[in-house]
Amino acid sequence: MEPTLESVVEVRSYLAPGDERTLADDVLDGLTRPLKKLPPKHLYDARGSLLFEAICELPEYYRTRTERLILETYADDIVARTGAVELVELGSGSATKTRLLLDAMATAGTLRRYVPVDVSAATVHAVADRFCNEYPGLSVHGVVGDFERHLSHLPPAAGPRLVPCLGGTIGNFPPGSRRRFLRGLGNVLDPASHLLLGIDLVKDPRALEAAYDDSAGVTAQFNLNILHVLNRELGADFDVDAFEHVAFFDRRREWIEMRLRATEPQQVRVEALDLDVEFGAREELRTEISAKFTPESLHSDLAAAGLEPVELYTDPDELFAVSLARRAEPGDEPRGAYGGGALIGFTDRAGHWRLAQPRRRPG
Ligand code: AVJ
Repeated sequence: MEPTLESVVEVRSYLAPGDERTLADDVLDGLTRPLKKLPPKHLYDARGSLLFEAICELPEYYRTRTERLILETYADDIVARTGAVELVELGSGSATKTRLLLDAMATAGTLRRYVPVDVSAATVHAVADRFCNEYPGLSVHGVVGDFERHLSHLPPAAGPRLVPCLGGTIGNFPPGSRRRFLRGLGNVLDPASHLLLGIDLVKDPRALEAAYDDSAGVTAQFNLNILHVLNRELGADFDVDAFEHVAFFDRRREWIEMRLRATEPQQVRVEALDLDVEFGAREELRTEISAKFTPESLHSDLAAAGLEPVELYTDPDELFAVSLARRAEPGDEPRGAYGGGALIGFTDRAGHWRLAQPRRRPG
């Protein structure tokens, strides 16, 4: 008989009752502002999550498949460069991407521990079980909590730690919050640990806008779905047909903005909040921003958060990128940023990091 490798699973919860900002609070804030907006997280009820999965399969929506391709290509390199023994997963990531990284760690013989962090206890237990079965001997330390607020509860690193933040979630944060979030991530990195950040790249505005306004109209349904959520959860009476989907690339801010535009003046009642909301003709409600990056803008954000780039992995068409970064140690010389294996850029004489290949001009 072969000795069986026992997996060790431990799950701790840090959520307190009444801890969460509710949909009701967000809607009350968002719909009483002079420029109406709602946080994008409310797009994802059961139907919204299915619609998002459908978006990921659309021909115009290059992000998901491109990020997967980058990880397939470079997972071994990432593990070799970082020597990671532990993977910290923030939020229920995609099983496919997590598996690519865990597989690479297992193949390199470094894999020891998996640390899933999610607000849902059920999710933490489910991923813990799944990966324990797939990787015999893996130890799992689950954390039930909000990764924007409970990162201080992570267990001490078991060794070089890899913290993926994939899917481009970072893009939903406006610039100041983005840096605050990155700084928070930096705090869970010891000098031996790395952050792995998925970012969408600035490109031809037409390609960007097509990705957020697809010809099959799936993204429009996804966006409008937030009104169904408000109708169901808060007893609102939005006439969903009286709103249209808007998506455009803000060239100055370098982000995609999704909005819902009232096609005619209307009044909406939100029963649960005892709130009446007026929409003027063509008034817009912002539902999401999705930031796009250049190597330079990423570099500035990392630096402002006390991080430094180690490597930038991209696809042949430079549609999407995965950045490997670590904590910048005070007084450190920049440690040969982007040297080594998958070199795709360089630091120019002004100290700006540039892609190695000239960027393809759109059109
Ligand atoms: C899940 C935030 C990465 O910004 O592309 C897809 C969400 N919005 N289509 C993105 C989304 C419209 C997506 N993220």
